[in-house]
This record gives sequence, C-alpha cells and structure tokens, in this order.
Amino acid sequence: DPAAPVDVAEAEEFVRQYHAENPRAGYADERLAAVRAEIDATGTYAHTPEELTYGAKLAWRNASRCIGRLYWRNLLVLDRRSDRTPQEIYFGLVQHLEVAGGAGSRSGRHARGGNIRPVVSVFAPAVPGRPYARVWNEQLIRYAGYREPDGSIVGDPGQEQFTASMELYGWKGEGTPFDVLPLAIETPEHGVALYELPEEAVLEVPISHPEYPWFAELGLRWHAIPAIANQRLTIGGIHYPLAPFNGWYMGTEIGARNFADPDRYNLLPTVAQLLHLDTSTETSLWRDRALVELNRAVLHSFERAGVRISDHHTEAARFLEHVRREENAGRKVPADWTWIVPPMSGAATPVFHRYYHEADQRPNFYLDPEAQQ
Ligand code: HEM
Ligand code: NRG
Repeated sequence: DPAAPVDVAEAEEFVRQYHAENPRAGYADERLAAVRAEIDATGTYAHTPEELTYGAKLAWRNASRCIGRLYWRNLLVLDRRSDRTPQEIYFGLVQHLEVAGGAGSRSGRHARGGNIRPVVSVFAPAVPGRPYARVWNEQLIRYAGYREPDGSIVGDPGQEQFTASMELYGWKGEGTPFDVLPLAIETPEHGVALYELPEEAVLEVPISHPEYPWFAELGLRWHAIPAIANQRLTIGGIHYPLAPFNGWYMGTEIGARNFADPDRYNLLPTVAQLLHLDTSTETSLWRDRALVELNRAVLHSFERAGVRISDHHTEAARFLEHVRREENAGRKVPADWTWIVPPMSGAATPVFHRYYHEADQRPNFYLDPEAQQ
C-alpha cells in the first residue's frame, strides 16, 4: 500500500545495501541515524539523488521477469521528484521519450532517434496518508483498440477498455489500427487530464519483410520504445507511484505476442494465408511458420530503420552472462522462468534449460492493481 507509513526496517536495509555496494559513499551509520531521525520527525524520508539512482538500478536488477538485466548499471535515472502539476508531469514524460532515443517522426525511416537507452523517470513519492499523482496508461505509448458495431475490433484489442474510458473523457481517435492513445495524467489537485503526445516524441517503425514484398502492404507498424508507466517503484520503504521506465524491445514481444496473440492483433491466420500455407490442419505447423516470418519482419524492420532491438537468442545469452557476473559478485539472480523464457523457440534458447532463484527482493517494481483503469 503506497499510502502506508514508511517501513523503517526496509529503509534501514536499503541504506545498508546502498553503502555496502558503494563503499565510496562512506559508512552507513551516519546516514542510518539521519534517516531514522527524519522518519521519527516526519513519518517519511527523502532519498539523496545518489540513493535514488542506485535504488532504481537495484529495482531493475531485482526485476525477476526481465531478461534484459545485463546492463542494469547503465540505467539513466531522471529525478523528477519536484514536478507537481499535470503540465510539468506531461513535459517530463515527453522528455523521457526524447532522452530514451525515441524522438523521430511517424515515418520512422529518417528518424533522428533509434539509439534507445534504458531510462527511468522518478516522479514524486507517495506521502503517507495523502493522494498521489499517477498515469493511467499501461505504457507511455500504446495503440487504441476500438470496438466496432459488428463486434470486431480495430487496433489493439488489449487497449479496448482503456480506449473506451478515454472516449468517455472526450478523446476521439482517428480510427486507424495504430492510433497513439493520449496520456491520462491524474493529480490530486486536477483530477485526470488527457494529453496528446507530440508526433516527434513517438518514433515508430513500419513493418516490412526481408523477402516478401507483400508484407509491407499489411500496413503494420510498431512504436520503438516500450515504456511501462503503471508500475510502482519501491525503494527502501518509499513508494514512487509514477516511475515510467524503458529499455529496448526484444523482437518476440512484438512479433510473438503483440502481433500474434489471439486477443491482440491476431495476425497468424492472415500471415499464413499470404504465405499460402495449409491452414486446414495443425500438422502443417502453419502457425509456427507464420510466427517465424512475422518475427523476421519485426527484426528486419527495426534494423532497417536504425532502431535498437534485440532477438531472443542474443538477449537470452546476455541474460546468462548477467547470471554469471552476479554469481561472481556473490549474488543470486532472482528470476521467473515463465517470463524469462521467450514466447517462441523456448528450448532453442539457453535460458530454457535451467531453473532460477525465485525471490521477491526489494527495491523492485510492482504493478498497482489500482493503477489500471
Ligand atoms: C519485463 C526485456 C530493460 C524492468 C521484460 C520482458 C522483456 C524485457 C522481454 C518481458 C515482457 C513481457 O513478456 O511482456 C528488456 C530489454 C531491456 C529491458 C531487452 C533492454 C534494456 C528494462 C529496464 C527496466 C526493466 C530498463 C527497469 C528499469 C522490467 C520489468 C519487467 C520487465 C519490471 C516486468 C514487466 C511486467 O511485469 O509486465 N523486460 N527489458 N526492463 N522488465 Fe525488462
Ligand atoms: N511486452 C511489452 C513490454 C514489456 C516490457 N519490455 C521491455 N521493457 N522490453 C510490449 O510492449 O510488448 N523494457 O523496459 O525495455
């Protein structure tokens, strides 16, 4: 519960860990005394910029579901704790996308951006007993999903509910399958306010295939940056309800899930038909063959557009390198097999063939059930 009083034991544990892993920051004792005094006096305490930065990196290092953790030390942490108004927050979110390398144009090709880097923007902590600002969107960039009169859906079916609620607040999209949703920023003072992202902040990649010219005619596209916006960052007993973060995409997230899931864009039957596969029997493995071509198209298109992406074989090997490095440093890597193993060709990647240490370690990111609207 982000509005609960600060857990003193958790605060102390974090300060000790911060000092143990950063010997140059001096001894923990003095800082521990100051933190205890501040909690006694005010009910909470403020992280130093260095604690915030390291705490956010630890939260990434502890993210059991993330295969991309090799580069956890390279996280860029933007300190946005003093932003208050919806306009300030909006500006900070747009800047996040720009700093992350996503500034470009909808046409994607001659984009300035594409050199994606991992970034987290940390907005104001939840003060115990007081309401806090947050963003309703699951990610900073998502595509609308519209329910048509005939029951079909145009766009991303995963965003149908959110899209409908944006429409109730007066938003109206163009009605294409790839309309970027507005940001819904809620603050205690102003309630919810909707903001349209500027085109230049939304780098996108048009999807084509290295061999099949007809693929581009499907008119598919995807955004360059995955920026999860509805997870709460918890560091040393302090909760940051608004702390959007991003890295780069692993191709399968788009090609094997967003485009392929039956309750998302559901493109396997379409692609299989265009490939002239025999869809009358499962044993032709038409789903699997369509999946491979869809995923080749995603990787090819991002590479062609100069937008950073990685394939699941490379990312899996990096993850095991991360596990080796952490073990050399005397640490176990908390990991959730069901999330780490990629959604296609699982056993063809090395992460499949072993078990992991399952643990919920803090600092970490948590999904607030409330944060989904
Ligand atoms: C989940 C890759 C950076 C935190 C994931 C997933 C993948 C992934 C493939 C599973 C997503 C899914 O199945 O929906 C990567 C790659 C990165 C990266 C390639 C490139 C640098 C980051 C960063 C953070 C982070 C910078 C935080 C600072 C997380 C968290 C989850 C996750 C919290 C779980 C999300 C959830 O519960 O929905 N990552 N990641 N990742 N990642 Fe990463
Ligand atoms: N599967 C989601 C994104 C989840 C997080 N993935 C990352 N995170 N790569 C999707 O949009 O497809 N990241 O911080 O890089």
